[in-house]
Amino acid sequence: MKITQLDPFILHVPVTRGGIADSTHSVTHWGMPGVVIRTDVGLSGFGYCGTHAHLPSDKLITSAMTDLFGPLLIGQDPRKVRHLYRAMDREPVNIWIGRAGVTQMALSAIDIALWDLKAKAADQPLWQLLGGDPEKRIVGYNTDGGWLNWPTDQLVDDCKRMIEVEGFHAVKMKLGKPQPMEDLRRVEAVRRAIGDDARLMVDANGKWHLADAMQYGRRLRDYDVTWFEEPLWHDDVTNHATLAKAIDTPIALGELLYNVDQFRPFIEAGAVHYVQPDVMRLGGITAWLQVAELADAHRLPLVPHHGDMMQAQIHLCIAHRSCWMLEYIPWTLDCFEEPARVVDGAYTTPTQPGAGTTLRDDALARFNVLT
Ligand code: 0YR
Ligand code: MG
Repeated sequence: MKITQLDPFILHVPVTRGGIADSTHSVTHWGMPGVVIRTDVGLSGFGYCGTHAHLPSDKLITSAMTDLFGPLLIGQDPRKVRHLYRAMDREPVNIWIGRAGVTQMALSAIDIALWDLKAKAADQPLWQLLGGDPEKRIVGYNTDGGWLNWPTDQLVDDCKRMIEVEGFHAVKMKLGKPQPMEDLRRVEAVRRAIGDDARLMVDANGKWHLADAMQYGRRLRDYDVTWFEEPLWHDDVTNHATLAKAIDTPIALGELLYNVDQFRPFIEAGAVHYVQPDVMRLGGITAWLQVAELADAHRLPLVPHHGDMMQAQIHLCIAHRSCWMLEYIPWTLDCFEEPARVVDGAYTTPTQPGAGTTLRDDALARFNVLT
């Protein structure tokens, strides 16, 4: 089997109720810059990353896919994905201008498409190719009601509905109001509404500084918060390590880290308790498995960020022993042939061959903005 062609796309898909916000981002559409990798045997692999639908930067990502990495792939057998990953990662231009940001997200999308092809060629869902157990229960936790721009009554209603009506056992809400006391009042209101048994997580998306995080983060214990996510600036190992020792609530982070070398110091410093890689940012499935092994070697649970909209990562969570929970945000379910599904609080096991990333034809027709 040989790669013959790379066809880029950029989907912009509307989010819930016209727009959501966390402490850093206001988002109206979820962006999926991606690529269809075609082969001479008729199989196609689908890969993409996730953005806040900023078209000029989405185009930089697709151009890195086709112009930087594409020439290394044409004529190659996609089933050699680990070998091809290394060739792309070590490509001199990538070493010089890449290894993070735009180029790493392009590499992630390509790696996902290659694994999709490898699993399709094996006629197996990716979790099976990787040795996973279809009976394994991966808990879905829902973030799509916890937004910072929701007034408190809407936040409370949404979190209650997700638990009581939709069957989730866990929800996450955003922090980052101008006054931390307002955040704590919102956490208290949600905890009161969802009862003691449901898990509640909070996420500051890197907004707080260490002083507030120590003073107010300590009080999250009163609401039995499972983890405090990205409390501090994304790259700050030292302050996260200080915070982790100062408060009782465990720390989660990793959604903005680009490779295993960025995870290692956090893990070694004891600065993270829940490791949160995102397959669409840190170099695809090949690199995700590397981070999963690192976390597992330190006996830390892996709870991936939702950035590929769960499609490939549900396969990886089923396959890897360090995972038991995966974020859930349902914005792009209409786009996929086999969309991720949560029933009674847990994901169903995908059945189609591949990595779960195959797009429906009408998704390309409706949402592609790349001309
Ligand atoms: C909006 N999940 C997150 C949303 C999410 C963001 O930017 O995608 O809040 O990525 O932090 O844990
Ligand atoms: Mg987050």
